[in-house]
Amino acid sequence: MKNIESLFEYTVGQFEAIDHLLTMGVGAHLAALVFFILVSRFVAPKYRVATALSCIVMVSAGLILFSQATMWTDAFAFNGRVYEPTDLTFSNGYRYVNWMVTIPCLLTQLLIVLNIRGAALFKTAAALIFFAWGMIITGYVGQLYEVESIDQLLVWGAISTAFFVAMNWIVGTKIFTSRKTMLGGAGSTITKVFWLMMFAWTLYPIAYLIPWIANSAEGVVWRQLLFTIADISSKAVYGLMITYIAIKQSAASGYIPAQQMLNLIGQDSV
Ligand code: RET
Repeated sequence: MKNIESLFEYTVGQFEAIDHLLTMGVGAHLAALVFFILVSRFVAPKYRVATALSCIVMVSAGLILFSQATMWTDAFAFNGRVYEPTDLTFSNGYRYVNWMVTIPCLLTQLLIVLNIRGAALFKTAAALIFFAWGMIITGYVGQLYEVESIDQLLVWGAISTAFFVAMNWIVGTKIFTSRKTMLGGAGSTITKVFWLMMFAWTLYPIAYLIPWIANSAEGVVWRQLLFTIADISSKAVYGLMITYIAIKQSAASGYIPAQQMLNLIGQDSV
């Protein structure tokens, strides 16, 4: 089952744009990984798992993007005029499988900075992961049909969206009810995290619908651009905000290294 990427020829500019986007994605996640490792000592032990989860996400995303970039260059060959498909087909399907790992990590780190602990943490994480996996598996099946049947793509996409809405409903209620328990003025930052998530996560279903919206080489460039923006914002930028919230709350609960860090960047703890 092919993705539409393997149906077209690409101009040098289109081919290179995609290669550069994927490679930039690798670089962004590796750089963010180093940052998370370095700043984790400013995060109090009770929040440090949130930053550790960002490290896992960075490694996982960095590797998948590296393999996407390699697959892209292997799947097309220059014929002196344009890049045309080779026997090796390019697939976005690997991304979906990777989300089975990264999305549970992203959701769990959110619950940790929301101060949800113990049985509630386990229960909420389990519900979120259930909906996330439902969303990913049905979306994975749908994208297998994108070349042969737009109807199938849309039907599976609709089922997947139902899981997505249920998951977002839990995320939204948890953020807006737990916000009050947050220390050090982190409540306003978590609201920004919510809107970042709504923006970044919605880019993925748009990328999924590209075969329906723009079934062409240009559409493919748009799709990879959407994926790159979504990846960097939903994982690296999101992780930075989560770690910032973790440091703020660490400082407010008396963790000295966190207070020193905030003083250094001129954000004294309250
Ligand atoms: C699919 C299928 C079509 C319908 C919907 C989808 C949602 C995908 C999302 C993916 C998020 C991925 C993240 C990855 C981080 O590593 C599966 C494309 C709604 C929301 C955050």
